[in-house]
Amino acid sequence: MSKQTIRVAAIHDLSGFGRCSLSVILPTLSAMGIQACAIPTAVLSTHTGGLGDPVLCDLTDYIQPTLQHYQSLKLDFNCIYSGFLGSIDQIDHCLEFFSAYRGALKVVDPVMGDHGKTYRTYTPQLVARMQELVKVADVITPNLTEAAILLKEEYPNAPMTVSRLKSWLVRQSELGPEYVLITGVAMADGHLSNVGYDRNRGAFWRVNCDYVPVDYPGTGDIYASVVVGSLLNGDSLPIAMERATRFLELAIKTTYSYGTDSRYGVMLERSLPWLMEHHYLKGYEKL
Ligand code: PXL
Repeated sequence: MSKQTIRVAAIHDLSGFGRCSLSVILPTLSAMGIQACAIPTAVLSTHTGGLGDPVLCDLTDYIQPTLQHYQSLKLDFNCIYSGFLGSIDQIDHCLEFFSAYRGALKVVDPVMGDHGKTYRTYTPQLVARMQELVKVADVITPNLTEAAILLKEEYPNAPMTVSRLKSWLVRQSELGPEYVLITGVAMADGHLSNVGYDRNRGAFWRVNCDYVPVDYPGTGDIYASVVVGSLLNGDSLPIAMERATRFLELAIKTTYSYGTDSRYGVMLERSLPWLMEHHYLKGYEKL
């Protein structure tokens, strides 16, 4: 592949309204200079977070022939990046993508739930299969709910101590991934932090975030996408975590200032230019 092009296969759903999944992943990666090739697993009229019953068109049967087509074209990818998946077959097709592109960075955002609850589309079988996908990943980006699901732990209702969090990060990395990033952790010292672990270096990192009292859909997708773009552009893990955190802070605070309906997601369009600018980042800390 030409050095000028960094190419990602993004295997996620496309929710037309509500600013999540491919609707935010593609513009985020493009703004970072990364070519994102969408492999939609389903098309939905909206996300599933409180906007009624979305119209859903399942595209499970689209994934495998698409892989074959790309292989016949000898297309190469620097990264395979999966997210919200709707069926066991979709997870199997992601595994096929991962094994077809062994040299690619394998990123799994194990989208399964939030705020201590599993999304209603996630059956126990699907959760079990997601564990298999996580095993082959190089990088995973669960939120605290998803981290608890992956470790078969209760969702922590109390703030996390550093030692407990480190043990969660290490245990997830023992499942397979070299980099484990957990978002949205309420820490015992009062901070809300995004944390990460680099198994090869044995290094733990945290980036503290400003707290805003509203939740927006799609923020996990944006976080993982900025991390993907950042790592592919050569950033270190703590800098990638900080870039993603600072960008989300900007998008969330911009949106909060307008008081828009939280179900409509963050005002990505107003924030994207930040990703195209150069920033010196030095606000990460060792955990
Ligand atoms: O942002 C995660 C996500 C992706 N896709 C769909 C969703 C959600 C979260 O609610 O509903 C369809």
